[in-house]
Amino acid sequence: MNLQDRISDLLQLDNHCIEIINSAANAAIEFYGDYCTHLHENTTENVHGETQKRLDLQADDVFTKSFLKLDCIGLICSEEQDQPISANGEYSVCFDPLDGSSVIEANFATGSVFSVYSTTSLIGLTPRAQKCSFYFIYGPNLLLTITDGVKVYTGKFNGFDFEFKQVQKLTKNAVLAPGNFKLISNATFVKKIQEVCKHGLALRYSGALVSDVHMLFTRAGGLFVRPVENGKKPKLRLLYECAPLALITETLEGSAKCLESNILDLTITDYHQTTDVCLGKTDLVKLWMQS
Ligand code: FDP
Ligand code: ZN
Repeated sequence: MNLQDRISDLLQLDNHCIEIINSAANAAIEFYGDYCTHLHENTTENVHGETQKRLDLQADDVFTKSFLKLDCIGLICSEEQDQPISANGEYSVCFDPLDGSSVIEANFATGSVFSVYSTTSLIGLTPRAQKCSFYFIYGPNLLLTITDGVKVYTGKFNGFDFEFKQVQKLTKNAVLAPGNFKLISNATFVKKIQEVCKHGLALRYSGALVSDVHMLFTRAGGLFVRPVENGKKPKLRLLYECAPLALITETLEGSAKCLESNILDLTITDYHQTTDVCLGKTDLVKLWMQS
């Protein structure tokens, strides 16, 4: 059975969403195949002032080209592009082509994160309007995790197919992944970490958001936080990183919050909008936000 048929058996998604996931999967297989052979030297800078590595641009190019071939695509928003690319279809795809590129040299797992909307007017909407979200992880295996907002499936690529299994709800106090650890000088941050660790969580942080959050999903629970320093701009991107991962988290009966609201209830005001984030098992998120 091909990937499109399998996804339509497992999840309640319309044909356009399935077409978009299938197209991204073919691009990810191509990208993963080339991954090790590309040089990683620095090239240019993106709109967030971050250095774009050769692999960031390669991933952006492979996915963008694959989406441009689809009639349903009307807007392609990438973390690596200053402006979205418009096309003639009705669907938008927002993505982080290569999340965690700063840990490539250490040979840690990186990934690509995607979010799909059935409109091209994203500004003024909330990410709750996502039709589906999914991500790939490039590690010892190529993984694809998908949600339709009802269930979550994750699958390893065996060279021919993705072997999917359903992801379990977030019920365990497994791991804590604290981003922006330099805030350790901040007493509130330290207190929060101590409070959460009293509940038996082990520290696991690689520095690649998608892999760190996937760790919570594979271990059925825990907490990922990426707080913001006073007076500084938050780092993580709403459309390309936090919104797609928040949809998966909420589908697993977890919570994804920022200081203002649920991540999925934030109003989209800018394609490159950023936010603080605290996501994972609901009671742990509550504890973090309150302590
Ligand atoms: P990177 O800069 O390597 O792209 O996407 C931003 C990100 O990585 C996330 O993957 C990661 O969680 C975070 O930045 C790491 O930065 P902090 O340790 O400062 O949170
Ligand atoms: Zn990223």
